[in-house]
Amino acid sequence: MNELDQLVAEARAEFGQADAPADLENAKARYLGKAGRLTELLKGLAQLPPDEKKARGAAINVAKQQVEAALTERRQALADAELEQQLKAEALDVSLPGRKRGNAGLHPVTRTMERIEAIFASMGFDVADGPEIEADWFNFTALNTPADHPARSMHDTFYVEGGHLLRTHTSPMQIRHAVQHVKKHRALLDAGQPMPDIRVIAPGRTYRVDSDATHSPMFHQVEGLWVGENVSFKDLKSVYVSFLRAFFETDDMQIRFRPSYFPFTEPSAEIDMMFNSGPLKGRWLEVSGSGQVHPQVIRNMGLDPERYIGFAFGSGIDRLTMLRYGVNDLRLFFDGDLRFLSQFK
Ligand code: 2U9
Repeated sequence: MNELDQLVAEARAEFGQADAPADLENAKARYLGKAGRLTELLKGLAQLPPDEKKARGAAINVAKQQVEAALTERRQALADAELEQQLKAEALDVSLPGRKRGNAGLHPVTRTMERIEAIFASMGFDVADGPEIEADWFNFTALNTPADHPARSMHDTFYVEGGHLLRTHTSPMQIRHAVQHVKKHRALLDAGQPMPDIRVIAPGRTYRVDSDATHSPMFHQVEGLWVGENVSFKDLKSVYVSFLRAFFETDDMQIRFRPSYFPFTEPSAEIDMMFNSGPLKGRWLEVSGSGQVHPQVIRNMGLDPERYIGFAFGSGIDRLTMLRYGVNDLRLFFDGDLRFLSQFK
Protein backbone atom coordinates (compact mmCIF):
# COMPACT_ATOMS: atom_id res chain seq x y z
CA MET A 1 0.00 0.00 0.00
CA ASN A 2 1.49 3.32 -0.98
CA GLU A 3 1.72 6.26 1.36
CA LEU A 4 -1.43 7.99 0.01
CA ASP A 5 -3.57 4.86 0.25
CA GLN A 6 -2.28 4.48 3.80
CA LEU A 7 -3.34 8.07 4.60
CA VAL A 8 -6.84 7.53 3.18
CA ALA A 9 -7.18 4.32 5.20
CA GLU A 10 -6.15 6.10 8.40
CA ALA A 11 -8.59 8.95 7.72
CA ARG A 12 -11.42 6.44 7.18
CA ALA A 13 -10.53 4.69 10.45
CA GLU A 14 -10.42 7.94 12.44
CA PHE A 15 -13.70 9.15 10.96
CA GLY A 16 -15.21 5.79 11.80
CA GLN A 17 -14.18 6.17 15.43
CA ALA A 18 -15.73 9.63 15.75
CA ASP A 19 -19.07 9.03 17.50
CA ALA A 20 -20.10 12.65 17.77
CA PRO A 21 -20.18 15.38 15.08
CA ALA A 22 -17.63 17.46 17.02
CA ASP A 23 -15.13 14.55 17.08
CA LEU A 24 -15.65 14.10 13.38
CA GLU A 25 -14.92 17.77 12.67
CA ASN A 26 -11.68 17.51 14.73
CA ALA A 27 -10.62 14.47 12.71
CA LYS A 28 -11.43 16.34 9.51
CA ALA A 29 -9.11 19.20 10.58
CA ARG A 30 -6.25 16.73 10.98
CA TYR A 31 -6.50 15.86 7.26
CA LEU A 32 -8.11 18.78 5.48
CA GLY A 33 -7.50 21.69 7.88
CA LYS A 34 -4.92 24.46 7.36
CA ALA A 35 -2.13 22.31 8.79
CA GLY A 36 -3.83 19.01 7.89
CA ARG A 37 -1.87 16.11 6.42
CA LEU A 38 -3.34 16.47 2.92
CA THR A 39 -2.92 20.24 2.96
CA GLU A 40 0.74 19.81 3.92
CA LEU A 41 1.22 17.33 1.06
CA LEU A 42 -0.28 19.81 -1.42
CA LYS A 43 1.99 22.55 -0.08
CA GLY A 44 4.97 20.20 -0.61
CA LEU A 45 4.25 20.07 -4.35
CA ALA A 46 6.01 23.41 -4.75
CA GLN A 47 9.36 21.78 -3.97
CA LEU A 48 9.02 19.09 -6.65
CA PRO A 49 10.57 19.33 -10.07
CA PRO A 50 7.96 20.24 -12.75
CA ASP A 51 7.92 16.80 -14.38
CA GLU A 52 6.91 15.07 -11.12
CA LYS A 53 4.46 17.76 -9.99
CA LYS A 54 1.58 16.83 -12.28
CA ALA A 55 1.39 13.13 -11.46
CA ARG A 56 1.97 13.72 -7.76
CA GLY A 57 -0.67 16.49 -7.65
CA ALA A 58 -3.23 14.29 -9.38
CA ALA A 59 -2.56 11.43 -6.92
CA ILE A 60 -2.91 13.72 -3.90
CA ASN A 61 -6.17 15.09 -5.27
CA VAL A 62 -7.57 11.58 -5.73
CA ALA A 63 -6.65 10.85 -2.11
CA LYS A 64 -8.23 14.16 -1.03
CA GLN A 65 -11.48 13.31 -2.81
CA GLN A 66 -11.54 9.90 -1.13
CA VAL A 67 -11.03 11.52 2.30
CA GLU A 68 -13.80 14.05 1.57
CA ALA A 69 -16.13 11.26 0.43
CA ALA A 70 -15.39 9.31 3.64
CA LEU A 71 -16.10 12.43 5.67
CA THR A 72 -19.46 13.06 3.94
CA GLU A 73 -20.43 9.44 4.42
CA ARG A 74 -19.58 9.53 8.13
CA ARG A 75 -21.42 12.82 8.61
CA GLN A 76 -24.51 11.28 7.07
CA ALA A 77 -24.18 8.16 9.21
CA LEU A 78 -23.94 10.24 12.40
CA ALA A 79 -26.97 12.35 11.38
CA ASP A 80 -28.97 9.19 10.63
CA ALA A 81 -28.02 7.69 13.99
CA GLU A 82 -29.07 10.84 15.82
CA LEU A 83 -32.44 10.91 14.07
CA GLU A 84 -32.91 7.23 14.85
CA GLN A 85 -32.17 7.90 18.52
CA GLN A 86 -34.61 10.78 18.62
CA LEU A 87 -37.40 8.78 16.99
CA LYS A 88 -36.82 5.99 19.49
CA ALA A 89 -36.95 8.40 22.42
CA GLU A 90 -40.15 10.03 21.22
CA ALA A 91 -41.83 6.80 20.24
CA LEU A 92 -45.56 6.52 20.97
CA ASP A 93 -46.98 3.07 21.41
CA VAL A 94 -50.33 3.71 19.80
CA SER A 95 -51.40 0.16 20.55
CA LEU A 96 -51.60 0.90 24.33
CA PRO A 97 -55.18 1.38 25.55
CA GLY A 98 -55.89 4.97 26.59
CA ARG A 99 -56.30 5.94 30.22
CA LYS A 100 -60.03 5.99 30.87
CA ARG A 101 -61.62 8.97 32.48
CA GLY A 102 -64.79 7.74 34.17
CA ASN A 103 -68.05 9.49 33.40
CA ALA A 104 -68.96 11.72 36.29
CA GLY A 105 -72.55 11.79 37.48
CA LEU A 106 -74.62 13.85 39.87
CA HIS A 107 -75.11 12.50 43.38
CA PRO A 108 -78.60 10.99 43.77
CA VAL A 109 -79.47 13.55 46.44
CA THR A 110 -78.39 16.36 44.11
CA ARG A 111 -80.51 14.86 41.34
CA THR A 112 -83.51 14.80 43.68
CA MET A 113 -82.84 18.37 44.76
CA GLU A 114 -82.76 19.56 41.14
CA ARG A 115 -85.91 17.60 40.39
CA ILE A 116 -87.74 19.17 43.37
CA GLU A 117 -86.59 22.67 42.37
CA ALA A 118 -87.85 22.16 38.81
CA ILE A 119 -91.26 20.93 39.98
CA PHE A 120 -91.81 23.81 42.42
CA ALA A 121 -90.42 26.36 39.94
CA SER A 122 -93.11 25.17 37.52
CA MET A 123 -95.68 26.05 40.22
CA GLY A 124 -94.26 29.58 40.58
CA PHE A 125 -91.98 29.10 43.60
CA ASP A 126 -88.67 30.92 44.00
CA VAL A 127 -85.67 28.92 45.20
CA ALA A 128 -83.87 30.43 48.20
CA ASP A 129 -80.31 29.80 49.31
CA GLY A 130 -78.59 30.88 52.53
CA PRO A 131 -75.98 30.19 55.21
CA GLU A 132 -75.57 26.79 56.87
CA ILE A 133 -74.12 28.45 59.99
CA GLU A 134 -77.01 30.43 61.39
CA ALA A 135 -77.83 32.86 64.15
CA ASP A 136 -80.07 31.57 66.94
CA TRP A 137 -82.74 34.11 65.97
CA PHE A 138 -83.25 32.82 62.41
CA ASN A 139 -83.00 29.14 63.32
CA PHE A 140 -85.18 29.15 66.44
CA THR A 141 -86.57 32.32 67.95
CA ALA A 142 -88.07 33.82 64.79
CA LEU A 143 -89.71 30.43 64.23
CA ASN A 144 -91.58 30.68 67.50
CA THR A 145 -89.10 28.44 69.31
CA PRO A 146 -87.66 30.60 72.13
CA ALA A 147 -84.71 29.48 74.26
CA ASP A 148 -86.83 27.62 76.83
CA HIS A 149 -89.02 25.84 74.26
CA PRO A 150 -89.07 22.03 74.66
CA ALA A 151 -88.93 21.57 70.86
CA ARG A 152 -85.32 22.75 70.96
CA SER A 153 -84.31 19.40 72.44
CA MET A 154 -85.45 17.64 69.23
CA HIS A 155 -83.19 19.99 67.31
CA ASP A 156 -79.96 19.27 69.17
CA THR A 157 -77.25 20.61 66.92
CA PHE A 158 -73.63 21.72 66.66
CA TYR A 159 -72.80 25.14 68.08
CA VAL A 160 -69.91 27.31 66.96
CA GLU A 161 -68.37 30.27 68.76
CA GLY A 162 -70.40 33.44 69.07
CA GLY A 163 -73.73 31.69 69.69
CA HIS A 164 -74.06 30.58 66.07
CA LEU A 165 -75.09 27.06 65.18
CA LEU A 166 -75.36 24.66 62.26
CA ARG A 167 -78.95 25.16 61.10
CA THR A 168 -81.33 22.35 62.12
CA HIS A 169 -83.72 23.02 59.25
CA THR A 170 -83.86 25.27 56.19
CA SER A 171 -86.60 27.42 57.74
CA PRO A 172 -84.16 30.26 58.57
CA MET A 173 -83.72 30.75 54.82
CA GLN A 174 -87.45 31.26 54.45
CA ILE A 175 -87.51 33.81 57.27
CA ARG A 176 -84.61 35.64 55.60
CA HIS A 177 -86.36 35.47 52.24
CA ALA A 178 -89.67 36.67 53.72
CA VAL A 179 -88.02 39.60 55.53
CA GLN A 180 -86.31 40.67 52.28
CA HIS A 181 -89.57 40.35 50.40
CA VAL A 182 -91.44 42.45 52.96
CA LYS A 183 -88.68 45.10 52.93
CA LYS A 184 -88.83 45.28 49.14
CA HIS A 185 -92.58 45.84 49.21
CA ARG A 186 -92.71 48.06 52.32
CA ALA A 187 -94.08 51.02 50.38
CA LEU A 188 -97.03 48.96 49.08
CA LEU A 189 -97.78 47.70 52.56
CA ASP A 190 -97.58 51.17 54.11
CA ALA A 191 -100.01 52.41 51.44
CA GLY A 192 -102.42 49.60 52.32
CA GLN A 193 -101.88 48.00 48.90
CA PRO A 194 -101.65 44.23 48.45
CA MET A 195 -98.14 42.80 48.37
CA PRO A 196 -97.20 40.02 45.92
CA ASP A 197 -97.37 36.63 47.65
CA ILE A 198 -94.27 35.09 49.21
CA ARG A 199 -93.81 31.78 47.43
CA VAL A 200 -90.50 30.07 47.99
CA ILE A 201 -88.80 26.76 48.57
CA ALA A 202 -85.55 26.36 50.49
CA PRO A 203 -83.59 23.19 49.74
CA GLY A 204 -80.25 22.45 51.38
CA ARG A 205 -78.06 20.80 53.98
CA THR A 206 -79.18 20.73 57.60
CA TYR A 207 -77.62 19.36 60.80
CA ARG A 208 -78.71 17.57 63.94
CA VAL A 209 -77.00 15.39 66.53
CA ASP A 210 -78.46 12.11 65.30
CA SER A 211 -76.92 9.08 63.61
CA ASP A 212 -78.34 5.68 62.61
CA ALA A 213 -79.65 3.86 59.51
CA THR A 214 -82.34 6.49 59.00
CA HIS A 215 -80.67 9.58 60.55
CA SER A 216 -77.46 11.30 59.56
CA PRO A 217 -75.88 14.26 61.41
CA MET A 218 -75.98 16.05 58.06
CA PHE A 219 -79.10 15.63 55.98
CA HIS A 220 -81.07 17.49 53.34
CA GLN A 221 -84.38 19.24 53.59
CA VAL A 222 -86.65 21.14 51.36
CA GLU A 223 -89.11 23.51 52.94
CA GLY A 224 -91.80 25.44 51.20
CA LEU A 225 -93.61 28.60 52.17
CA TRP A 226 -96.56 30.41 50.61
CA VAL A 227 -97.83 33.54 52.36
CA GLY A 228 -100.45 35.92 51.00
CA GLU A 229 -103.82 37.45 51.86
CA ASN A 230 -105.85 34.50 50.74
CA VAL A 231 -103.79 31.34 51.05
CA SER A 232 -105.45 28.36 52.67
CA PHE A 233 -104.95 24.75 53.66
CA LYS A 234 -106.58 23.70 50.40
CA ASP A 235 -103.71 25.46 48.55
CA LEU A 236 -101.24 23.47 50.64
CA LYS A 237 -103.06 20.29 49.75
CA SER A 238 -103.16 21.05 46.04
CA VAL A 239 -99.51 22.16 45.90
CA TYR A 240 -98.19 19.17 47.85
CA VAL A 241 -100.32 16.59 46.05
CA SER A 242 -99.24 18.03 42.69
CA PHE A 243 -95.65 17.84 43.86
CA LEU A 244 -95.88 14.17 44.94
CA ARG A 245 -97.57 13.15 41.68
CA ALA A 246 -94.90 14.92 39.61
CA PHE A 247 -92.04 13.68 41.77
CA PHE A 248 -93.03 10.01 41.70
CA GLU A 249 -94.46 10.25 38.16
CA THR A 250 -97.74 8.61 39.12
CA ASP A 251 -101.25 9.55 40.23
CA ASP A 252 -101.84 6.07 41.57
CA MET A 253 -101.46 6.98 45.24
CA GLN A 254 -103.43 8.02 48.31
CA ILE A 255 -102.47 11.01 50.42
CA ARG A 256 -103.60 11.88 53.94
CA PHE A 257 -103.05 14.79 56.31
CA ARG A 258 -102.67 13.66 59.92
CA PRO A 259 -102.80 16.17 62.81
CA SER A 260 -99.44 16.97 64.34
CA TYR A 261 -97.54 19.68 66.16
CA PHE A 262 -94.72 22.07 65.17
CA PRO A 263 -93.89 25.30 67.01
CA PHE A 264 -93.89 27.31 63.75
CA THR A 265 -97.23 26.11 62.36
CA GLU A 266 -100.75 26.01 63.81
CA PRO A 267 -102.62 23.87 62.96
CA SER A 268 -100.00 21.35 61.86
CA ALA A 269 -100.19 18.12 59.92
CA GLU A 270 -98.00 15.21 58.85
CA ILE A 271 -98.42 14.30 55.20
CA ASP A 272 -98.49 10.55 54.52
CA MET A 273 -98.74 8.82 51.16
CA MET A 274 -99.44 5.28 50.02
CA PHE A 275 -98.75 3.85 46.56
CA ASN A 276 -101.55 1.71 45.10
CA SER A 277 -99.07 -0.20 42.95
CA GLY A 278 -95.34 -0.83 42.62
CA PRO A 279 -92.83 -2.17 45.17
CA LEU A 280 -93.95 0.19 47.97
CA LYS A 281 -97.66 -0.58 47.45
CA GLY A 282 -99.97 -0.60 50.46
CA ARG A 283 -97.73 0.99 53.13
CA TRP A 284 -98.35 4.45 54.55
CA LEU A 285 -95.15 6.48 54.19
CA GLU A 286 -94.49 9.72 56.09
CA VAL A 287 -93.20 12.21 53.53
CA SER A 288 -93.57 15.66 55.05
CA GLY A 289 -94.58 17.89 57.91
CA SER A 290 -96.76 20.90 57.20
CA GLY A 291 -99.13 23.45 58.58
CA GLN A 292 -100.53 26.94 58.59
CA VAL A 293 -97.77 29.40 59.45
CA HIS A 294 -98.07 30.44 63.11
CA PRO A 295 -99.27 34.06 63.59
CA GLN A 296 -96.15 34.86 65.63
CA VAL A 297 -93.96 33.74 62.73
CA ILE A 298 -95.98 35.94 60.35
CA ARG A 299 -95.39 38.83 62.78
CA ASN A 300 -91.64 38.06 62.85
CA MET A 301 -91.62 38.51 59.07
CA GLY A 302 -92.90 42.05 59.57
CA LEU A 303 -96.44 41.23 58.45
CA ASP A 304 -99.83 41.62 60.12
CA PRO A 305 -101.20 38.14 60.96
CA GLU A 306 -104.74 39.51 60.77
CA ARG A 307 -104.15 40.15 57.08
CA TYR A 308 -101.48 37.66 56.00
CA ILE A 309 -101.81 33.92 56.24
CA GLY A 310 -100.04 31.02 54.66
CA PHE A 311 -98.74 27.50 54.81
CA ALA A 312 -95.39 25.82 55.12
CA PHE A 313 -94.11 22.33 54.70
CA GLY A 314 -90.84 20.54 55.31
CA SER A 315 -89.68 17.30 53.70
CA GLY A 316 -86.52 15.23 53.99
CA ILE A 317 -84.80 15.10 50.60
CA ASP A 318 -82.72 12.05 51.52
CA ARG A 319 -85.88 10.16 52.41
CA LEU A 320 -87.61 11.18 49.16
CA THR A 321 -84.49 9.99 47.31
CA MET A 322 -84.60 6.64 49.15
CA LEU A 323 -88.26 6.17 48.24
CA ARG A 324 -87.75 7.15 44.62
CA TYR A 325 -84.76 4.86 44.03
CA GLY A 326 -85.59 2.08 46.50
CA VAL A 327 -82.55 2.64 48.74
CA ASN A 328 -82.95 1.20 52.26
CA ASP A 329 -79.96 2.64 54.15
CA LEU A 330 -79.46 6.40 54.35
CA ARG A 331 -75.74 6.00 55.09
CA LEU A 332 -75.10 4.77 51.54
CA PHE A 333 -75.61 8.35 50.33
CA PHE A 334 -72.71 9.62 52.44
CA ASP A 335 -70.14 6.80 52.20
CA GLY A 336 -68.83 7.93 48.82
CA ASP A 337 -68.72 4.34 47.52
CA LEU A 338 -68.54 4.52 43.72
CA ARG A 339 -70.13 1.07 43.33
CA PHE A 340 -73.27 2.61 44.84
CA LEU A 341 -73.02 6.09 43.35
CA SER A 342 -72.30 5.01 39.77
CA GLN A 343 -75.72 3.33 39.61
CA PHE A 344 -77.35 6.77 39.42
CA LYS A 345 -75.59 8.12 36.30
C1 2U9 B 1 -91.41 29.28 58.07
C2 2U9 B 1 -92.54 28.88 58.73
C3 2U9 B 1 -92.83 27.56 58.87
C4 2U9 B 1 -91.61 24.31 57.87
C5 2U9 B 1 -92.11 23.01 58.32
C6 2U9 B 1 -92.12 20.89 58.94
C7 2U9 B 1 -93.40 21.19 59.16
C8 2U9 B 1 -91.53 19.55 59.17
C9 2U9 B 1 -89.66 18.12 59.02
C10 2U9 B 1 -90.00 17.20 57.90
C11 2U9 B 1 -88.97 16.17 57.72
C12 2U9 B 1 -88.19 18.25 59.04
O1 2U9 B 1 -86.55 16.94 57.55
S1 2U9 B 1 -87.56 16.72 58.48
O2 2U9 B 1 -87.32 15.91 59.58
N1 2U9 B 1 -90.27 19.38 58.83
O3 2U9 B 1 -92.18 18.66 59.64
N2 2U9 B 1 -91.38 21.92 58.47
S2 2U9 B 1 -93.68 22.77 58.74
O4 2U9 B 1 -92.32 25.31 58.49
C13 2U9 B 1 -91.99 26.61 58.35
C14 2U9 B 1 -90.87 27.00 57.68
C15 2U9 B 1 -90.58 28.33 57.54
C16 2U9 B 1 -91.08 30.71 57.91
